[in-house]
Amino acid sequence: MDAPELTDLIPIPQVWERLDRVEQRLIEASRADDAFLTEIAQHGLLAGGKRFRPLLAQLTAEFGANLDHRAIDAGAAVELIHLGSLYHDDVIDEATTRRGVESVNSNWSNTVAILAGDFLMARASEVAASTLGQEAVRLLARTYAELVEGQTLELQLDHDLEHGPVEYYRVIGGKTASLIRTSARLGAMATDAQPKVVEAVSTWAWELGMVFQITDDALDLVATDGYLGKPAGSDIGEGKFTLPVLEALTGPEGARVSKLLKTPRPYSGDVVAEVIDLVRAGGYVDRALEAASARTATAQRAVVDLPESPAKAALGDLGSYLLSRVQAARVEA
Ligand code: GRG
Repeated sequence: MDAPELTDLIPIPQVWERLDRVEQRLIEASRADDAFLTEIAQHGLLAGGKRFRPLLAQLTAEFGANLDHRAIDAGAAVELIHLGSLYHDDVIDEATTRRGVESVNSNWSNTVAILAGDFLMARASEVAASTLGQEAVRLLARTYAELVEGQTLELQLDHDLEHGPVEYYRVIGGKTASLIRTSARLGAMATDAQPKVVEAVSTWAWELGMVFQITDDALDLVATDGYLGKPAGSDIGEGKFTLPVLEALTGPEGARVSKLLKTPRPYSGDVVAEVIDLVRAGGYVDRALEAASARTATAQRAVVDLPESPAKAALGDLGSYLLSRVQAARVEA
């Protein structure tokens, strides 16, 4: 079963046209006086990425009455924050690749990646301050803080076998759902959507952001190495115990999973493979996907009162799209 294409789920030509304009704005905003800094700042941009956050901003921009360049700036600002955080994340994780190419920290150095990440963050604030206004700048600053809070909590929970879903949800809320919510909120704000609409799309996007990360984490446990572009179970290897693993720790196979995860690090391939087998066989990936599915229903309820439109229909389809990505990539499929 193939996941549907996003272009089919959002058959709204002006959304895609604006996304092209966001691309130009990103190139413009990531330019520095210094050619070296420009090269580094644009390295991750030119490498690709799904542009999911600016796409959400263009989609929710459809709900306001005044569609102008501010929607483009909203999309550019959230992608700049996202990319800056990816640069920093790759330093923290000592990653060697990002978006299919060598990561900035690996190709140049940690120092360069931190500086360029800071530069991208600063440009996001500049873009927002120049056209979107004080509320947008405050929202982005708060989101930036939430990203750092989520990431810091995740660091503290590395290899921790005592925490459970509550802490997991706090981590993914901070590191993923917060910026996805802000992307949708900023898109609607940038076109002067009604406050009730801004709130509705924000709630929808929060739930969608949680689904985004839950499904991403599930993929690490069920997708083929080819699909992932890295070995399955790499989260376990890094000591990041995601929802299915945390649930398995409290189930009948908990003692065995715990024993495996207490073995000396780095874990052997056999240890990771057995944990994955236990988690899959215990039905914990399916349970996580059920939790994600319940969240897509909550997201839907948040926007039920919005007037019918192609944009509203697309909001309805995006949750199912995220879930279908996992089904399409499952090894067992
Ligand atoms: C200084 C703002 C700041 C942050 C430092 C490093 C950090 C704190 C936060 C990391 C946040 C982070 C990397 C969260 C993961 C979010 C995530 C789901 C990334 C992958 O997003 P995709 O799949 O990637 O949309 P592409 O490449 O397609 O854009």
